[in-house]
Amino acid sequence: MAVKSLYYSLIVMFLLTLGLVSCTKEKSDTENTNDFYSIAVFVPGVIAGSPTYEMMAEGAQRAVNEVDGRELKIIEGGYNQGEWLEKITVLASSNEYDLIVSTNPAMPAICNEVSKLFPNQKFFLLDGFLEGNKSIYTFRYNQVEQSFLNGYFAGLITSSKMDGANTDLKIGLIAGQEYPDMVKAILPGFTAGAENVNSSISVDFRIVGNWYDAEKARSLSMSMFNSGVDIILTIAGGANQGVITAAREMGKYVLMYDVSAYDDAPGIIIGSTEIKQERAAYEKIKLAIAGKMNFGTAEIATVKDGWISFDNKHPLYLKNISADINSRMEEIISELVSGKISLKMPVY
Ligand code: RBF
Repeated sequence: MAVKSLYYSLIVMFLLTLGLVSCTKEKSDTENTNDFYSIAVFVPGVIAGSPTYEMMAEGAQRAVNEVDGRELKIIEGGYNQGEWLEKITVLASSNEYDLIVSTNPAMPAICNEVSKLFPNQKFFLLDGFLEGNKSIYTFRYNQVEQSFLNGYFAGLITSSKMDGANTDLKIGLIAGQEYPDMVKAILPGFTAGAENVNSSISVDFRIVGNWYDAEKARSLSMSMFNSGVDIILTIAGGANQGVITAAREMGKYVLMYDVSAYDDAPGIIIGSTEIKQERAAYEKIKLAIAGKMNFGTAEIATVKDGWISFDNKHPLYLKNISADINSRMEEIISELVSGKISLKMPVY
């Protein structure tokens, strides 16, 4: 750790001697509305296989494509999380980008650090939360609501007489890694949703340890299915493929998060929540280009506002799911929309 921070300090000193710090930054805030507004998208990981990253990149590209003469740079930060701070620092120090866009709950703290050195650098961070830094705007989803919908659906499936559902009341959640949003919002929301169907349902929660190891995810899933789990919610990036493989082998079910993915594994992926991350990236970047992004504030997106939904319209969903389960889903969604069920996203 000491070696790592020494290394980081050396990089920062090097950048300072190059004269690239904020005091020499030429671009001013008012230039944001001028002809040329350049954007860098920093992907904290790799794009392929991670729905939130794919949608961020697509939305950013769509926003930039609409405006002639603007450019978009997409940088994949890779799976070594220890390198992200340094990579963002280098990006900010280049003084080339009016806006750095990124997504995941770890990014606000990292960008806040970088912001101390480069206070004029603006950041737009999706799926993360930070209030009060005048250079950073965050937009996160109410993941308690989202995972509640996943949990409620999983609860209905494990209580059903569907082919892949046994008499045990067990459901599963596989995560790439353990992080605050996972343990304080997603897992509790998922559990609450299932318990809303039947308080005897138990959740088997496992962690892959990274966002790419499909083989590890497959073996975790096999052990969960063997112990009586009927359906697994997978939030593990590229490793999601291993969960799907195991479910296919065992005649069990998978539940997806963030993106409707029924076509990827018909009859196996039987439920999906969705977030409108592509739309969020697109709309908010257009605001930033127009000089209207509310830096310093944090927004929380909800089911009621239309940013989070459960895809119960897809033909494969309707084919696999009974009319009874479908109507229970309709009911729970409308209770979240009307506010009859209110689930707050904790701030931590
Ligand atoms: N989600 C992914 O789908 N792929 C990833 O590579 C990924 N990496 C993450 C790294 C960190 C440090 C954290 C805190 C979260 C990561 N997530 C990743 C989770 C992501 O931000 C989000 O919570 C989930 O995708 C569910 O929306």
